[in-house]
Amino acid sequence: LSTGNKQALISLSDKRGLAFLGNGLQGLGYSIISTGGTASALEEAGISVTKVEEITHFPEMLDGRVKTLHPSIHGGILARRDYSTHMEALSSHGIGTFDIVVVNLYPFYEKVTATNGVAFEDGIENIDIGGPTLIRAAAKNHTDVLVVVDHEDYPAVLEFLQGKQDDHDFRRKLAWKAFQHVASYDSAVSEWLWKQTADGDKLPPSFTVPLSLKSTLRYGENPHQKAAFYDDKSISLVNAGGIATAIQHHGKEMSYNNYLDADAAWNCVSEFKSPTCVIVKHTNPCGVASRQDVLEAYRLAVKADPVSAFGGIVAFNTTVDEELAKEIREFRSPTDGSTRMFYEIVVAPKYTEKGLEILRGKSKTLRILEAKKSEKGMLSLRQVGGGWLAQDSDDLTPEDIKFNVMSERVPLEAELNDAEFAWLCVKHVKSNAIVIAKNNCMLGMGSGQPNRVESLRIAFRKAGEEAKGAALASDAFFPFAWNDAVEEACQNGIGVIAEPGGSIRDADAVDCCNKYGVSLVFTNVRHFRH
Ligand code: 93A
Repeated sequence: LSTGNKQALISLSDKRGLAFLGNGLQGLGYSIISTGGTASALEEAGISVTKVEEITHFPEMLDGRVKTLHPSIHGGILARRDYSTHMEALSSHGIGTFDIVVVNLYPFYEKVTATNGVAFEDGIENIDIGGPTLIRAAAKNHTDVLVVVDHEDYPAVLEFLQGKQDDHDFRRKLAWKAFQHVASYDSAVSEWLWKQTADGDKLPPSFTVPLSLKSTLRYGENPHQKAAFYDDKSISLVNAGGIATAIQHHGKEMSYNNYLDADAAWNCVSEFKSPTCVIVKHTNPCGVASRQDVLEAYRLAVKADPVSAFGGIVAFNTTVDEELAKEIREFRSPTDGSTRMFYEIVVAPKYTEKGLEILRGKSKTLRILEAKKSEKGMLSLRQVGGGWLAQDSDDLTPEDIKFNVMSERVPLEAELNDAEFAWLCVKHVKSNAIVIAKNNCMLGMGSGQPNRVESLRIAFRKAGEEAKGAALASDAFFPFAWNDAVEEACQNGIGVIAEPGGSIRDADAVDCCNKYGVSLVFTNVRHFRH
């Protein structure tokens, strides 16, 4: 092959769009050179192709580990076309140049990371070496070699090749994408390898989190802040569910704050087993209720705090059917009885067709999201100035913990149930968090106060008279009891208090509850949410 020929190198594991690309390139007069499987697929599609071995004069070796790693291939990619010494070297060795390199890598995500417990040897064999080398070489020399890693780019690439004018920006963007592709691949391999080490159950010494743009947002938390939403392409997060993978069926585009609030609502509602409605405002649940009849749960969740619920995010853990959708559409604010409730977002695992249709009719803007439950054991990352904090997500359930009775009074079964419910809610409220609940319904909550007594007072003010005999959950222990939060709760007529315990004044809390005949349970687990 002479250097005068236009040549394309194609080596693909994911062969989607290959025939389209091959035909297009052939039509434009390109000779196509391919590795074994890709060459067979091209031949089957009736496209003429030269095998890599015919160029390297070497067979694919070592069970395919060495296919394209050869100067006849890499020389043709890496040579600078504007250096006569490079071009002379190619011609003296009879090496032709490549104008376009199309590669995607061994499916490491799908075959290794997403499959639990793949044998170590199989994992290793799925690490692509020649592919990333081709991609990196072509991306480095992108001024003269077009590098393509995404089958969705094939149409644009063919159009580009037909065009008369060269577009350096297009080449650069492809090269940028190529390095992204390799970087995210390598991070998957390294994450998997870390897990194979003796310390694999700990968080690794460093991370590369491959993020890819999901959408550019109109603005951030405030209109003067630029913002975008990125999918986490870490392989362990494939099929992980959560708000990033939710489908939007209707409504205005999601905003930065919408994502935060929808995430909070979805994570909270996903905690409950029976049909539940959670309403979130500014990332805090302001209404939570579980009922066999989800319509009833919805009404109760609104009633918990109708003022806050207005303009909030409503989440369900059950299918939204016609009846529920009608209730969401029609339900009037219990505060004035005339205004229909208005929401930013509805999020649920499923909608019936009729349910969707009715919600679509509620308003043009209402965002309707269908989400999958997040997997347990996910990594949670938060940024601080100059660094990142990483931790496991806080996904303990009531089954994982024990409610130890500390008081003389033993809580009734119904009270224990209320305590569990309040505990599940309080996990999702910003610290200092206090939740008062009864009969599977949140009656009041206090959040985000730097002073626990203040959070408690806010919760009681919301719960009002209904707080009598209810359960109170606190995300962390009470540092003081007498003349403080515990005594105030007792005086307000609470039935049972659930808190982690662990304060040096735990005995005061016990004595205080005994004095007032209130039940006290320790969970031994704290749920700060800072
Ligand atoms: O085993 S490799 O690391 N050694 C190589 O030299 C090599 N060259 C291309 N893997 C290599 N490839 C990969 O083969 C490509 O990245 C592509 O994913 C795959 C295509 O193989 P086939 O055309 O035989 O299906």
